[in-house]
Amino acid sequence: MTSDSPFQFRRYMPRHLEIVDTTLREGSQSSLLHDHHKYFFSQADKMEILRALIIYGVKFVELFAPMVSPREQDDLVAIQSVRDELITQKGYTFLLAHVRCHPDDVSSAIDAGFDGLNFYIGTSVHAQRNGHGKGLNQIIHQARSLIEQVRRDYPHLVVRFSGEDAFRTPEEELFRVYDEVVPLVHRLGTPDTVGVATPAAVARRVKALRQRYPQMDLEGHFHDDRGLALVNALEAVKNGTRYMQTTLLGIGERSGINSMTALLFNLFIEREYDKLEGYHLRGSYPINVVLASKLNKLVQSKEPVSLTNRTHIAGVHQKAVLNDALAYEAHTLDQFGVTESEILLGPLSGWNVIYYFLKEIKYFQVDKLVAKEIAKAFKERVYGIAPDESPAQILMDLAQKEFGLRRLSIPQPYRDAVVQHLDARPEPVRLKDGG
Ligand code: HCA
Ligand code: CU
Repeated sequence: MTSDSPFQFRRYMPRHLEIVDTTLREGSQSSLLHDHHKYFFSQADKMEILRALIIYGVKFVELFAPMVSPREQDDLVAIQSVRDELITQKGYTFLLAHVRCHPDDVSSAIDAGFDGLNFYIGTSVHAQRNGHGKGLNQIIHQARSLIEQVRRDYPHLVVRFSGEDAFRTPEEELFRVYDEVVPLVHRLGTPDTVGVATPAAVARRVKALRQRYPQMDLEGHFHDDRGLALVNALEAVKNGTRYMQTTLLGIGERSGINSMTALLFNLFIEREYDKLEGYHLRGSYPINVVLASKLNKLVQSKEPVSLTNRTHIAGVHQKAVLNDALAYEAHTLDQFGVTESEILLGPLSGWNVIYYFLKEIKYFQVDKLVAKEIAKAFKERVYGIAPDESPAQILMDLAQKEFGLRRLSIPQPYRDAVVQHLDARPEPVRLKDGG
């Protein structure tokens, strides 16, 4: 095993909330990939997703251990290069390998140059009986001896330990295991692997863990089998869980886990502003669009940071919203990027965002291939940007003058009647007092 990562975890001061994005690990286990005839993310997809996450402000990203397949191993090199390119602009992003308590997983991750290891082993009775088949004493022995060795030989690595299926593991059994590993790790995970937890159970569990291990950072991971993942994640954060695993659009095994932007949006509404430090919230809708386009689908209507959340169909609603959006929109989504001005175009914009900008906001007739060509030309052009020019203007010029794209012309009366405005919202027509 080799280790040459110059970055010591201890040098990074964690924020009040650290998102641990697992779109490329848990998210890759989503059946949505299969439903859309896309059986895995391509290397280019992974690079673009990682770039978007880093620009968004995510500092911890979980990936499969390279053991999983030779392809994962190759992709990791490309992913690391994206991370390295962005260090001077965005600081360091920790790449964490999801590893079983197994020496092969661990050595493959260390050899590949990961910054940390997210260990997991099933602790529930189901895992003990039907999964790995080991009892608690064996689980403890296996986890402890391996983690001890890693800590001794690779002290720069960030180490997390999770009892898989923690919410179906009786508290005293979980404590027995955690008591043994706590001195060796930086974080303890509490995954709700099969989505059985309720918000009350989450609050109880997080409080109990905090009381027992007051020095230890906790990490959450909530599956959505009951549709409670978001509220469980919120509850965990409010009770002091500092690290929260999320995916874009909440994709993951079965019903998935909690979505990153849904969680941050709720924390914003609840004025938990200190937890939002360093996240580029205005990039929320664009980053959701990036992932949706990888899955060949729209940002789903159940995602709060979606355009559908700004769409009004019933005539009564439309009329009211035209008068005052507050009538049927309790929360503004502008800060979460559902407006034209919040698409922050620049040298780091991927073709997806450019495609979205040209097609959805500027009404160009453009397909993905052409958008990719324009993105390439844009990247060359944008570095020479003049102080009085905007990236949007460069894109418009490219689209119109060099690529000769045509814009759909929608007659003004129809445009005014559309309530699903992505571009600047028209001034609301205010009714006179009493009118
Ligand atoms: C898995 C299970 C897992 C692990 C979570 C964790 C879960 O797919 O391997 O390591 O904290 O839900 O328990 O995703
Ligand atoms: Cu999971």
